[in-house]
Amino acid sequence: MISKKMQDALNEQVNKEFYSAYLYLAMSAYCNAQGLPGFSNWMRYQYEEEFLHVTKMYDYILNQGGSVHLKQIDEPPSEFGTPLEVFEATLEHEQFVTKCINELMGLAVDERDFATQTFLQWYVTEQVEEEANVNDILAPLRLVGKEGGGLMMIDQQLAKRVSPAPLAPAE
Ligand code: OFO
Repeated sequence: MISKKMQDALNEQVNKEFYSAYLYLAMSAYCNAQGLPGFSNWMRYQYEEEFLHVTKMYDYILNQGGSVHLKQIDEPPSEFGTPLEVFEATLEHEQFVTKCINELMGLAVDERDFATQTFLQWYVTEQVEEEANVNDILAPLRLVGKEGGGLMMIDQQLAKRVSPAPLAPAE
């Protein structure tokens, strides 16, 4: 079982993961409208990935006998600037999510909630990967700036991203 305080904190994080999905879907639509199908594709799969983060946490709350409370999701922006600015905003958002996950882990440690610490370790590792993936895209984007040929090459690379493997419901 989990404490009421931990249940509420996990429900808050479910809402943030939904917002992440919403944000990346908005970015996908924006990139599509900018004539960048590869960028749009990458963001579309990032959106799917966020739903996996939602589902995994939702299952954990239920499996621990907690109550799921789905809250209103904030509206994301619809304009994001240049492709470089899109990914800078992505990195900033992922760094924010990392901070939130670390705070959740801190709560689990304070409560000596070992099951939730083990559960959250997956998210700690996932955030390292998410930030690294975004940094790997930002590096060439900073090099090419607004140069058309270079941007098109990055767009072609991002078009290769495929759907994340679905998560099985937690046992
Ligand atoms: Fe992008 O990691 Fe969840 O929010």
